[in-house]
Amino acid sequence: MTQSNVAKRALITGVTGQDGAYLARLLLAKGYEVHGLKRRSSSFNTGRIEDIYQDPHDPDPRLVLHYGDLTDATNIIRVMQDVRPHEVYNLGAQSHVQVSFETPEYTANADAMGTLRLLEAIRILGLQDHTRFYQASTSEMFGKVRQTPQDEDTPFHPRSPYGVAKLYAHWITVNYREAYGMHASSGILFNHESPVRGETFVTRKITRAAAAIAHGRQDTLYLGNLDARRDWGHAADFVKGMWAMLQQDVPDDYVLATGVSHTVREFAGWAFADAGLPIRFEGEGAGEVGISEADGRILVRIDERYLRPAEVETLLGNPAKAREKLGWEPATTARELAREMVEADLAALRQPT
Ligand code: NDP
Ligand code: GDR
Repeated sequence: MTQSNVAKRALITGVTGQDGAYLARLLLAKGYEVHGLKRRSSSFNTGRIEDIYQDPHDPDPRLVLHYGDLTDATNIIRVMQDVRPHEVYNLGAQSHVQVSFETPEYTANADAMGTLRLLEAIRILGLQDHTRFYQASTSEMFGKVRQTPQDEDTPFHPRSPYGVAKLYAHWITVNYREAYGMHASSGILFNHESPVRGETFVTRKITRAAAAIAHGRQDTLYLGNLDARRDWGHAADFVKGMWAMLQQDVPDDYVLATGVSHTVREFAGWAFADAGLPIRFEGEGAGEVGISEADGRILVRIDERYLRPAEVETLLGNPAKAREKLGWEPATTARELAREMVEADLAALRQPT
């Protein structure tokens, strides 16, 4: 096999998560040999990649999973040494904003220090001229927004332990690029969702509940801040942008977003309509409810436990740089995304258990 025919090797941390699953599929389709870091868990955590995960006894596996954890430097160095990846995508993280208020130290360890451990592993092993690095930065770094829409030059003001940890990870990635000439890029990604979105993020929580209520398996959905605005896109579109960043000659940082934002209330209205249960919202504050247009049942209520100690009220991204430099375009609107997610959750409930 000539050098040019040798498959590129990619290492994905967080391969078992939403984005990891979409990115692994994309890279396999492009002919990569994909290696993923998988945490030890007491139950299976590979549900999202089951269909692409081959028997480990396959003599020529294209997707190889390695046990590992971003909090363990020895393990990161060993996996990096074994794989010697051409591209590293650091998607692993304690990614839930509200949970980060409960587990701030762990979140910092995994999300901030974990990123440093990966960058150091590349440097210690002398791979800085061989390995390109992608960091999963986030619109949560903008936090308390002072400029709308947000782009690569908007000042940061994170509002959660998660946002703060991700800001460290973002700047350490910039620093390793500047200090050691590493091909290290950050994607500052706005919210992106899919039918395999984690069940406790608001979109999936809503679409699962709308489907379950439509099937008579749940009575009420409890939510927090209905006024929060988010710029929601589709994970399948966003992983294409991640890959495109690492194909550039020069590393850089890019915002990926749709450029349109909606409230949680709007998203809930779409999802219930798509599940065949149109609702209208009435009342104010903690007393606001979502009422079935058909029979007046209260299907959505507020539970204050879902309010955050500090909230990011509104996010709206400007993806002009990614559009111009990467040729990246989001293909799916939030409205289409809601429909796809509800349909998938309804279909799952129709499966025999
Ligand atoms: P998920 O929560 O779906 O996936 C997170 C992944 O990280 C899972 O594979 C999880 O493993 C793994 N993980 C968690 N902690 C550790 C650890 N200590 N060591 C190794 N792996 C760990 O997140 P998404 O796929 O939605 O997001 C991917 C990345 O992008 C994250 O870094 C997130 O913070 C960031 N991001 C996400 C956005 C979004 O809207 N989705 C927007 C902007 C940034 P397990 O399956 O075992 O839990
Ligand atoms: P976010 O996503 O915090 O933006 O982080 P999430 O879906 O958790 O919240 C979005 C907004 O909805 C409001 N909200 C609720 N949120 C949850 N989870 N549960 C509820 O019941 C609820 N009710 C209202 C929240 O207050 C918030 O304003 C996601 C994660 O994927 C991060 O990893 C990523 O970095 C950012 O998106 C960009």
